[in-house]
Amino acid sequence: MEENVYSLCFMCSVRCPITVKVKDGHVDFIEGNRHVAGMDGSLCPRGSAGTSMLYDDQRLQTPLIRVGDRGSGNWRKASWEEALNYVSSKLRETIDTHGGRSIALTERTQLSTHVSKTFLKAIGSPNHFTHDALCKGSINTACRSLFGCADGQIGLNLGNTKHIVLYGRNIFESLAVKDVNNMMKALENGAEMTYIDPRVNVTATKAHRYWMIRPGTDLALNYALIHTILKENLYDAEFAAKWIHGLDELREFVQPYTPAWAQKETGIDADRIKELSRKVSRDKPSVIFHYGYRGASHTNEIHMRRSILMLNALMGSIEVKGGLFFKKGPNDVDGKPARKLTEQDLPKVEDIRCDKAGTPDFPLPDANHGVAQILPHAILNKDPYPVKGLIAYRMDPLMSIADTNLTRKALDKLDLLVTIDINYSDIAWYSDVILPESTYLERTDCVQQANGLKPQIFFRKKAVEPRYDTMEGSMILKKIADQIGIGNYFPYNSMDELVDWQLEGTGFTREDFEKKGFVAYCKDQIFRDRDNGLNLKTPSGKIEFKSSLLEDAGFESFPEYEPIPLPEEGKFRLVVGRSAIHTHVSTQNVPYLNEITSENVLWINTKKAQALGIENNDTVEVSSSCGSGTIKAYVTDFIHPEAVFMLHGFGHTASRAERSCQKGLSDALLQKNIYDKTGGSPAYHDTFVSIKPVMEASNE
Ligand SMILES: Nc1nc2c(c(=O)[nH]1)N[C@H]1C(S)=C(S)[C@@H](COP(=O)(O)OP(=O)(O)OC[C@H]3O[C@@H](n4cnc5c(=O)[nH]c(N)nc54)[C@H](O)[C@@H]3O)O[C@H]1N2
Ligand SMILES: Nc1nc2c(c(=O)[nH]1)N[C@H]1C(S)=C(S)[C@@H](COP(=O)(O)OP(=O)(O)OC[C@H]3O[C@@H](n4cnc5c(=O)[nH]c(N)nc54)[C@H](O)[C@@H]3O)O[C@H]1N2
Ligand code: SF4
Ligand SMILES: [Mo]
Repeated sequence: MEENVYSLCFMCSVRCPITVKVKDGHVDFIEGNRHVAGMDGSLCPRGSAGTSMLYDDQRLQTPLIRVGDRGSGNWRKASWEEALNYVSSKLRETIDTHGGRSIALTERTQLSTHVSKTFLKAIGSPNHFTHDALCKGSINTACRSLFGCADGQIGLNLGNTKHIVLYGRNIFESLAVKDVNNMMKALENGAEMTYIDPRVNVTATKAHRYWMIRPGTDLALNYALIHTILKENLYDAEFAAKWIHGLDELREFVQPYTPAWAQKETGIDADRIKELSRKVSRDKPSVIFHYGYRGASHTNEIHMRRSILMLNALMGSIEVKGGLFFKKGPNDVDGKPARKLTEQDLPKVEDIRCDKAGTPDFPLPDANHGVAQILPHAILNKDPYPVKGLIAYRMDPLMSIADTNLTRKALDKLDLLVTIDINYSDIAWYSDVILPESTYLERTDCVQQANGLKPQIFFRKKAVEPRYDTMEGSMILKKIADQIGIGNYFPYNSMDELVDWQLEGTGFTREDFEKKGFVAYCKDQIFRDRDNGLNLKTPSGKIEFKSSLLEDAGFESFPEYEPIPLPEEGKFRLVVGRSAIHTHVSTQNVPYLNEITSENVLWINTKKAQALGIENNDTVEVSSSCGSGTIKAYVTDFIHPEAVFMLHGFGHTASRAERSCQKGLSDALLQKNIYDKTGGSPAYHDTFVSIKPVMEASNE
């Protein structure tokens, strides 16, 4: 029997709509859902490799309980009943001794996030952590400071843009399929692309203008762009008069930041900075200064991201075709959104978060997401109270939080470490119990309320039966909830029941998704009225360059620029990123993807390599104040001499993931766990490393 199942990819968190071709219970092929605008049947390499992941035997197959020391890799198979009993009784014991607040859960935001948030609230813990701060915490804060809403509520109309400026936003490799297709469409229609990065990557090669910026100095460049735009009246004066609060203060502030000044800091020619200001301005308002992501990289991230958003506002590119827009939800069309378990009448959690997000000590980062990089510090210092149990659910603190040695030390203090994963991830390998989730092709999931220019709902529908003894994450949590006495907040016995509960009141049913895989609340795109109805939720009702969010919390809206230090002699700034072939730390063991890229390499500038006696493909040792390891060198002119670069996500340690174990080097092992104390992002790129060739052992 042949069948097309509409579902959602989960080889990464973008969740592209897919059509899964199933023949006799076997997934034959996966392609982009052709009913969805912007997909055109296409998928990225990882999405296409979904079958390779599904039919790989080196993934989790049953619940496992650790029998040796943590990390020893000694496991015994357990039945679900036994594993869930074990976890539930340990959880109960920990909660009874240390309170609900002693349990934390880390999670890459996903469709079932409302389930795990409900779980934590029901046990009285404020410590739900998403990936958000690790990825782009300061972008979230910057958006709230200017627009009064998080970045998640803002979108980019890439397909209609006339000029896009990207700051290390490697849009063609660190990708989302629709964005790539829309960007290609814009380029075919004559859009211009400016790409700024200390490293030449695929996106750089497609750009009309590429600048190899000195790493860490984008803020200086932006101040000079703003300086020129204001000085030469290149901005949208009408939009600014209506919607910008604090333009005069900004004008005053950027006085000293001339293009000539920025040239010294960034290495970018002053005349070219002026030329870009003029050029972009000619295309306004259909221009985009991309504010994401590569966030998460410096301690001044908040101001860098604010400066990008200010450039958009100066171009008037807000709520217009080819610019930024505020996402529209069902409420904009008198519809009802899908329900979430968190909307129930849950116990009020009184304790502060263990990362102190949302308290006067750490006021600005989004407490809905938390700041996961603080978790190891909180555990180790027992500050503000002891955290004793951790559930790692589709997030790997060992590889995704900088300074693995520090994180491991913190994990050692826990009484309970449980992982819900599909892979032998590093965190699973270090856990007490591993609860295997069914993969996205083997499970029905919670529905996706997708807001945008048109509100829609998407649905991940199980394509095939689970190959192994696995379960859906939302069912795992429900079963634990039942055992620890909070089951009343989980009113379902199967995923179908949960989805039906979510859809109640929306006017849609599960059957409505059979036709195209999604449902839409309306036909046409909605733009707000730029003259009168931007509906900004800031105290002034305007875009706050002068930010009440920052200033009320004791921070300056326009702090003086602090020059970026040069690396000491013989050291390099370590910068990292992704490629089109892998997702963060998840896919390195997937057979097809592993075949293409099985390890990462260290990009180093040719002249610097020569001075150190390093040749292409030599093995080198990389060391920072946190750790060290070896990796192959990739000697190239295409990287700024102050930086070295490696892909994130390699250097795994779980030996049952045979293809990826000990292949390449993990960036998290080297990076310091430091962060932007205002915005919340980690400063991944503020670690300096030294590099030396590894002498091959001689046989003589
Ligand atoms: N294939 C694939 N696609 C993905 C993901 C994935 O894992 N794999 N992950 C998704 C996620 S969660 C995210 S957050 C996005 C990330 O999307 P991007 O932000 O585009 O991602 P990175 O690959 O981290 O790109 C970092 C780039 O910043 C450059 N860079 C380093 N320092 C500086 C600097 O000081 N200034 C400038 N201008 N550039 C600098 C690096 O050289 C690198 O090219 O990708 C998403 N898409
Ligand atoms: N050192 C360093 N740290 C980083 C970054 C970096 O560049 N360098 N990038 C940051 C960014 S941008 C982000 S977004 C975060 C991402 O951080 P993470 O969320 O930790 O990374 P992922 O690789 O997306 O997924 C983590 C885990 O989810 C598991 N997984 C995959 N699919 C499923 C599933 O269907 N169910 C379950 N239960 N588990 C599944 C994977 O096996 C993996 O163990 O990392 C951040 N941390
Ligand atoms: S970008 Fe690729 S891996 Fe991510 S959801 Fe889309 S197809 Fe899947
Ligand atoms: Mo991310």
